[in-house]
Amino acid sequence: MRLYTFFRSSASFRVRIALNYKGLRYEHAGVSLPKGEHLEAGYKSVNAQGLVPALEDGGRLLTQSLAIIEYLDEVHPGPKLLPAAPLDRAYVRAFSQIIACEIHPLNNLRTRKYIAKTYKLDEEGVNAWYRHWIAEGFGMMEAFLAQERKHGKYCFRDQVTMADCCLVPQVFNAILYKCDVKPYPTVMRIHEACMKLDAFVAAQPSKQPDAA
Ligand SMILES: N[C@@H](CCC(=O)N[C@@H](CS)C(=O)NCC(=O)O)C(=O)O
Repeated sequence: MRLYTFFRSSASFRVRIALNYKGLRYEHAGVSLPKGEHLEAGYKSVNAQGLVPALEDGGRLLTQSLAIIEYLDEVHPGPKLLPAAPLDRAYVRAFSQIIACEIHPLNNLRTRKYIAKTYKLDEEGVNAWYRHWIAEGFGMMEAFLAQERKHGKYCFRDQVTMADCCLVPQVFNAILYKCDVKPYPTVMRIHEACMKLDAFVAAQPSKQPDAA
């Protein structure tokens, strides 16, 4: 398998965790977002969406991190990242989508670039936008965990799932942007539990070959 990835991309980080946790080896193909490599013709001929991650498996290309993780879980061996029961699977998908749909698109590189240019925001203005959506989204995560009462050591009981693959990269981003994470004790406790596992540690940005 070959993973098109950028060390600081949280969507790529989700897939790196899943690959590591399932014990799947892959070749690293770095795509630099600051250099705009994701928008160049060479990469667009791989992934026409111009986004990372993308995963090549057996000559087929897969895109969109949650779809990639579910595919890996369905066709490859290793510990399961989605629970067996439909209601539990829906719970894990819902938590994952709080991050992938309610937070990440609002804080993505192209969104930040667009608001900076269109509304003439300086760096502090863009960071305030970023922190606003982190606070809203982390509030949703914390409330969801409290309401569902299905969490344990990890988001779903004591089983590592796709939800944890999403939670940890989003916490890394929140810390990078100096967001206040104190109001989210359950999220942070799960983050700390995950970061005791080799699969998460090896997937973090600073351990990637393309880390600056
Ligand atoms: N929903 C997509 C998001 C992919 C995505 O937006 N990746 C970011 C990096 S984390 C990216 O390529 N951004 C490029 C840009 O915004 O121009 C997924 O889950 O894979």
